Amino acid sequence: MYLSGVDEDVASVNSIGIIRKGHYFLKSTNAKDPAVSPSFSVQKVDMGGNVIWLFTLDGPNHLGAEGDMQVATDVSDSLLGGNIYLMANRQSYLWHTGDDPIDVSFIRSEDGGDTWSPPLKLNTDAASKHSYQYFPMLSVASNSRIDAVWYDTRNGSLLPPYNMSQLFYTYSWDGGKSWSENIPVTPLFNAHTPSRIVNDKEYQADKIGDYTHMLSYDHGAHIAYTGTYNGEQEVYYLHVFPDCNDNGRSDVSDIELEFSRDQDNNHIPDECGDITGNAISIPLPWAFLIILCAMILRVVRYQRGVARIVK
Ligand SMILES: [Ca+2]
Ligand SMILES: [Ca+2]
Ligand SMILES: [Ca+2]
Repeated sequence: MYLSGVDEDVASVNSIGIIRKGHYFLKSTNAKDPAVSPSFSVQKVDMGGNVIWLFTLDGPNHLGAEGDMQVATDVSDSLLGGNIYLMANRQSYLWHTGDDPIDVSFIRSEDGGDTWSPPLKLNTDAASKHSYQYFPMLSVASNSRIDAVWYDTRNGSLLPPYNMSQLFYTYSWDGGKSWSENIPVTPLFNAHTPSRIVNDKEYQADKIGDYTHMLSYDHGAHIAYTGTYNGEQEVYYLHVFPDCNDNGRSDVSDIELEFSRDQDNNHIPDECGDITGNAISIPLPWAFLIILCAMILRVVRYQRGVARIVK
């Protein structure tokens, strides 16, 4: 049994929150035995930054975010089976007032939790946007795809208060080594809703529920989350799925139904190429040759057009 969490002891205080003493991974090999009282090994892990309890009124989740650490395991028989994954929100170790307040990051263990990969930041927006990434959700499908979802303020006003949030999604087919581009999957909503009146003064909601949940299956993932689209906090259902060819259908179905080819067996429709959104660089001589061919083709087409007109 694997658990994840944080040490609540206070390490320090800064202008937007309280820094706790760290992210932790716990493991029990006897919890499955009803005859014994379970014991756990406890290990501090590096998520690339500090645990922070946000108390700033300018953040999207006043009095929240500190314990949001997710653990997920690949229980398949594939080559990735047995891998353990952790995702958490964290603030940079060297944070100063005015820096990007909080991001979501990911680490991977391939040896039962003995050792962990270096932390990888999953949100790819510019730090200069000062956006809040919070409420991480992480789960693994039976075909070894990792799904990661979180709340994100990057498309809000980009000015305090950072109250407008939406959910973003990314997925990985190679055990978390590479990830799709960040994909917005809901409209924006106000995380400070509902406001309350105390002594004729209006206050924002203390917090929006931390209790999101995601469950992956082969074709996608089911999510329950809190949104405020009707001016109050309500629970919503969301279905996300990998769709690099943007046809509104899970890429898993595209390949199964042979609408898309997957000759390299990486689960990604071949027409998508690089799903990370990185530009594919073309060596200069080839780029020059392609441009030259395009120019010749245009001249030939033009000449044919002229010839037809003359006739
Ligand atoms: Ca951020
Ligand atoms: Ca698709
Ligand atoms: Ca492919």
